[in-house]
Amino acid sequence: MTTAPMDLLLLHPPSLYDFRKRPGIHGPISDVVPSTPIFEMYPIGFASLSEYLERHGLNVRIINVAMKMLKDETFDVERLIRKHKPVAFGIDLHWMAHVQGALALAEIIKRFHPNIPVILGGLSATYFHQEILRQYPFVDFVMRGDSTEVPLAQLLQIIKKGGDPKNVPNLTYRDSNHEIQINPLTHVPENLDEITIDYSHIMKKVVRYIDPTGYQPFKDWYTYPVTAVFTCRGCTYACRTCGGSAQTFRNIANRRKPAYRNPELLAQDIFNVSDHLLAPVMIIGDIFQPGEEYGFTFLREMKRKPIKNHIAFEFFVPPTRAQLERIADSILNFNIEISPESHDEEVRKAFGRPYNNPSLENMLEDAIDLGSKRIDLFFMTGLPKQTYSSVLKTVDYCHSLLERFRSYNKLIPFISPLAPFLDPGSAVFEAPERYGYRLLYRTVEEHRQASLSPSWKYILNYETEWMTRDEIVYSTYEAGKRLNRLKAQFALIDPRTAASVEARLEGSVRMMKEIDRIMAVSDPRERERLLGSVSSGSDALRHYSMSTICEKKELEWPTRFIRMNFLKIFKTLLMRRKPNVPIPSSTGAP
Ligand code: B12
Ligand code: SF4
Repeated sequence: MTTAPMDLLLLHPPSLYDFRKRPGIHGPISDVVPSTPIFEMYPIGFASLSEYLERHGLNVRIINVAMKMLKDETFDVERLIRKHKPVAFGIDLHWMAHVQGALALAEIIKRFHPNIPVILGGLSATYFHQEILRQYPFVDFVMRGDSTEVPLAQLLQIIKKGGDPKNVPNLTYRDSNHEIQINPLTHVPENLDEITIDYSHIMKKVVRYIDPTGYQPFKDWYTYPVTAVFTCRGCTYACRTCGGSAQTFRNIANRRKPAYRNPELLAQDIFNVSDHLLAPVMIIGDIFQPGEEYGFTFLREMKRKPIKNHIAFEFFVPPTRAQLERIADSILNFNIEISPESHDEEVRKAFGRPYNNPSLENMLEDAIDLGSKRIDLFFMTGLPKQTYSSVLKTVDYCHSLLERFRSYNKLIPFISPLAPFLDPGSAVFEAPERYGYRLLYRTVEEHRQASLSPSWKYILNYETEWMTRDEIVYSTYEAGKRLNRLKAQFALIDPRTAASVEARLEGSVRMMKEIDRIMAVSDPRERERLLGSVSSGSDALRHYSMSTICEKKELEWPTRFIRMNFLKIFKTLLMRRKPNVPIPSSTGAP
């Protein structure tokens, strides 16, 4: 492995640093995303940061520490950190779920390298920037905002050459008097045309560092190399529990409107992926969010070069038939995902999704009629106005949909909990009582401590007027069990898969109850002893936290048997690097 001098080493932490040792039931918190509950997927922004910084002459490496720990029980994180001496370390605290792991890595870095700066970034770090610098001396900088490519390049130059970071936008730091300084958050680009999620850049880095695991986005990626392209940063919607809503982005990232990627560049991003990978491509962000014209321009561009990759569209509201027709006319293999959250229109409205069941069902009918290869429906537990019985009625609703569209056989419903945390900065997090929520942890430290709890019930940072934490947890398992049976009944999964999910689910519920019993033991030492005897960290992860309400494979969109174009990948790897571009000193204004 090469140890060439490095300007920035970006590390992605596991959610819980000690997950291999500490027994704990993380729960079905990641069953409907590609990651395990360790949330090993690094922010897609690592890819754009790396590409941008390298294009501007800085040397960057990404190491997915979470992935390395997951893959190798004996992987020594301290050794890894000790041997690298970059100009600066960067750690993402994008998802709050990583709070314990991110701070643990920062602490280790400072122990071995007291003079190397540690930079945190991401949405959660942005929200908690002041508290992080006040509480944790092992963090030197927090780079705020949703677009940090430019200010991070400027900061790295200052760290390298010496100087005062007072003019670096979006930065919070301690000055030489140990006072916290908060620079204005003024770097808020209006579009995403200058940044790139370039998978060939990542491929080259994998080869340069001979490190496939360090760059691997999630556990099964090499067998299922799904990729994502981004339409935007920010959102126009106001879903109440979402830490990525219009309101949250305005409050924490100074973003008044979303930044969109030019639709033609978006199509080009997909072509670039499809040149190398034959697996599905997910388009993040509803293509009709910026207006119909944006979506149609993108589709026109896609039509010019038909590709066979399955393309997955996510919709925030059901698209019209005319919009679906344009998709069907432009994309050979299209798939759809939409999140009605609940069958109950009142719950859905309270959550912030502005559509009713007839419009959802009309969309399903149209999409099926127009040849959508697959449609995923996502429901959630822990919503405003949602009771235990309402959660179960959502499964009844799924039953009625599966019955109605039985012959289609590719309508796949999922249900999962709003967990582990209610998003910091979301409307509900800011004013819980107003929305019928009770927030149990508010500070970074409270969340960090909660992450060490023995089961996800104790990690959850909220309960609602309509459900206690117990009810949120056990309604999720009950709904998961019923939905799993329904999927078997409608032949969406085979009987063996259904049986293994149900067995894991039953085992998890038993273990959750056992932990509840232990938590009621009043002597803390005895409690710790009993918890220690429950099961080992890795066993608990494997048996009680993964695929316990649905099987991970159920998430996979159709793909071809051969998923990579090895010849093209090889050619790309041989391509020469482009000359460096100077780092701009002026910044975009909001
Ligand atoms: C796409 C998406 C996903 C994708 C992941 C794509 C990816 N790899 O990044 C999927 C579907 C897999 C996903 C999963 C999850 N997500 Co999500 N996701 C989103 C969504 C819709 C868009 C994200 C986005 O726009 N990113 C673009 C920008 C903002 O981020 P970025 O480019 O990656 O990074 C930039 C900055 O954040 C910053 N940055 C990030 N890291 C670092 C590090 C350093 C050192 C620096 C300097 C800067 C920096 O600079 C980057 C480049 O400029 C948002 C909602 C929204 N509207 O934002 C939710 C959102 C981010 N997700 C959220 C959550 C809760 C999750 C899950 C925990 C849900 C769950 N229980 O399963 C998981 C975690 C998965 C994991 N890590 O393994 C919350 C986070 C709230 C919070 N503060 O904790 C959000 C805000 C809303 C939501 N509820 O969905 N998600
Ligand atoms: S959950 Fe709602 S507010 Fe959040 S990103 Fe999706 S559509 Fe936007």
